[in-house]
Amino acid sequence: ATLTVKILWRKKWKLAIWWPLLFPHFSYISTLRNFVIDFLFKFLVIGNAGTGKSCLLHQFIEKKFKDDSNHTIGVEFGSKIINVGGKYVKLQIWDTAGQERFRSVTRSYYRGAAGALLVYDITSRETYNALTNWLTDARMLASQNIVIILCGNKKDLDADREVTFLEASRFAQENELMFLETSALTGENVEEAFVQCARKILNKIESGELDPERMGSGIQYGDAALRQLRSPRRTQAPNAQECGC
Ligand SMILES: Nc1nc2c(ncn2[C@@H]2O[C@H](COP(=O)(O)OP(=O)(O)O)[C@@H](O)[C@H]2O)c(=O)[nH]1
Ligand SMILES: [Mg+2]
Repeated sequence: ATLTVKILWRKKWKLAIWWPLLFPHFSYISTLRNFVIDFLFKFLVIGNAGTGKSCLLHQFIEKKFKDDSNHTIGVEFGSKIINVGGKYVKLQIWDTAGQERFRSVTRSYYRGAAGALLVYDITSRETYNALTNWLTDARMLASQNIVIILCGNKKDLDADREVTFLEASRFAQENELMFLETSALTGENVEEAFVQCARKILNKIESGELDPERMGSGIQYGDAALRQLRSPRRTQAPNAQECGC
């Protein structure tokens, strides 16, 4: 019996060695993904500690609720490709990873962000009252054209609500923010928050209000967009021949 275990063990090692050689295409998947991306946006998640920022990020990326037993080091970063009106956008999302607990969210965290989720907890007026401070910081330290969506999180705890939908939507309107109530627990409106924010940025790029090539815009062209930018020169050539002049 020990002999068969030993043989199996050896075979397992052999498989581990040969596997990448047998299936080399796995390593190309990420390259292929980049091939289809139109834009890359840097996103932030800001708001008081305990409002559910890390859970929102986890729900968006993993599509599941990050329960408290999962006490690994705070995820500081996540990325996901979404399709917005036929365009593939890679969101590169930064989480404060606990910096906000010490009121020490750094300048470099804000630098060059295209979009942000500003999160408060609907069951805590204190977190809602802190929104003005967060907004001032974001407008001062991030890109001037940063697109912000206000997220009233923990929508599932409606019985303990301290901030009404109406009150928050008025605040959003006054401060030119988009607004949604979300639940990182049930997943309600989580994807929508990120997608709506990305859609607004795309609209601004299309209308010329935002210039992706400006330094610190938080926007980069993906391979697909770069191909489109280069293609007009190629399409002009046949026209010139048709014209015959
Ligand atoms: N009921 C409920 N609890 C939530 C929700 N989002 C986060 N929480 C809880 O709120 C606490 C703080 O969440 P966390 O993501 O660590 O907040 P952060 O400090 O803003 O990153 C945790 O105990 C979460 O389980 C939600 O949508 N609903
Ligand atoms: Mg956190």
